[in-house]
Amino acid sequence: MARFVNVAAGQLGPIARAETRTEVVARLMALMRQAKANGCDLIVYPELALTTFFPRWYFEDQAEIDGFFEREMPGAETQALFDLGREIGIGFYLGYAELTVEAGVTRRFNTSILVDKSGTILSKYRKVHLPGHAEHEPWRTFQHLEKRYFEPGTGFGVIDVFGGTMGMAICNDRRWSETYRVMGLQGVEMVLIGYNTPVHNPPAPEHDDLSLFHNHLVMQAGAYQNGTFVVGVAKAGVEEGVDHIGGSCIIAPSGEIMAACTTKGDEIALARCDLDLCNSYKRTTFNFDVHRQPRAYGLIVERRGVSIMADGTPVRSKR
Ligand code: CDV
Repeated sequence: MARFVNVAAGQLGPIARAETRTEVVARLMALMRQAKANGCDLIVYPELALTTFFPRWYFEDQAEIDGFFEREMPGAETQALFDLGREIGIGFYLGYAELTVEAGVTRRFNTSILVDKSGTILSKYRKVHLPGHAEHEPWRTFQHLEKRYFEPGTGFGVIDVFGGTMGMAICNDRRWSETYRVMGLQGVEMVLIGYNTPVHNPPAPEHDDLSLFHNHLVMQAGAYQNGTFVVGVAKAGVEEGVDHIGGSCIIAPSGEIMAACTTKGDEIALARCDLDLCNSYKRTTFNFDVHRQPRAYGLIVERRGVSIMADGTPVRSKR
């Protein structure tokens, strides 16, 4: 029997700093209703979907920073989203800033959760690849202080739900082939990714015109090379003066874009995903058991970057 997941990319337009959680949740609920009216099982929301993208600012007051974080999930303002999902029978994937106290230590993560149709949180993922910088860099037109405000998560799990094997990643994770392959090696069939990507990259403005191209390039490659669907969802548009790419889309295991948003505002894109399409790739070109050569890949986990010797040349691997 074919295994279909009807999925919606639930793209958000900008969220103003003054917008309340309750106002944002109302927008998420409107998208959720549209997705359900179109027969969806699951709606995927962006990274840090409850507030403006606050790492663009340098704050000294920890209390001000913590105002962007959730201490419980669901909390008073997000409960309505869980209730609606349960009432109409649709799952969701949601990104938010998580503040947790573990053994008396306060920890902060860039987190996402996967919630089933009964409103139960099935899985939590904490962003592994935190981009940007940890110190204030006033030369930038805007900051990207994820390395200051969050600690990295520890890995990429997958979970069997919605009739298939689902994986989660967040924004910058999508640029790293390791992200998809670690989940590919666990048989992932649909990778859910939310993102906030400014058009302008202060350290490399020469990339600005390519930001939408790179967005699709990495997700399409990740899908094809691992025989999986990928759902990439933006918080798009001009948010507090910073323009963010849209380009939300649903990608087939062939690497083809099946559906895409066309605006930079609140919008859904829909696709009916036959998870068995993954098999055509997982059993042939990307049959890992038959074709991968892990003995040749040691450097990937032995090293973080290019190691440079005293004479300035890179350390090469032994053949
Ligand atoms: N939120 C992100 O992780 N954004 C990064 C930007 C800074 C490049 C991204 O990879 O899209």
